[in-house]
Amino acid sequence: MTDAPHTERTLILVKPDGVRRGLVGEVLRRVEAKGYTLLAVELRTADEALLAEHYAEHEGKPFFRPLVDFMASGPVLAVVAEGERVIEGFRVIAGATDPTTAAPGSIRGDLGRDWGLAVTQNLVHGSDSPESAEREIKLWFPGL
Ligand code: RTP
Ligand code: MG
Repeated sequence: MTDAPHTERTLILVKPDGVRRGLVGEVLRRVEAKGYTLLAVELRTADEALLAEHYAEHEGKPFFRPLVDFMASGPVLAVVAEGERVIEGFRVIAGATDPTTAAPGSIRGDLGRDWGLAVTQNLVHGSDSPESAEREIKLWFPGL
């Protein structure tokens, strides 16, 4: 049913803190348990050009440089997941940006915290709109 009108794709990243802490399986488990389908999964260390493009909307903000440096600091797991309203659904699974106040039950709320570092390390990324998802999937998985 990949052609159903409400079926969407989203880009999920398990950020370097999530990979370092061995939470890749936990994140994928939650995505699959919710009933979404994994279309692509790849562990890779992203270069600065890709990350600057990925976070282009944040260019000029004080956290931009620390964010890119953090995201380049180790491998990330890039995932494309598919399902009805998966973009919104994964953002709910992920929880609010600040892991200290993210709701319990969410990935960030259950597994994240503030480490007092220069950038918010919050374990995962998820596309925030259909336009972002399309742009980000092209960026990370040009062949998909
Ligand atoms: P993401 O894009 O990673 O899914 O997270 P998000 O939508 O919840 O947050 P967004 O506003 O897009 O910010 C992107 C990432 O930048 C880091 N950040 N740090 N004030 C800060 O220190 C700050 N604000 C944002 C976080 O890693 C956030 O996920
Ligand atoms: Mg965002």
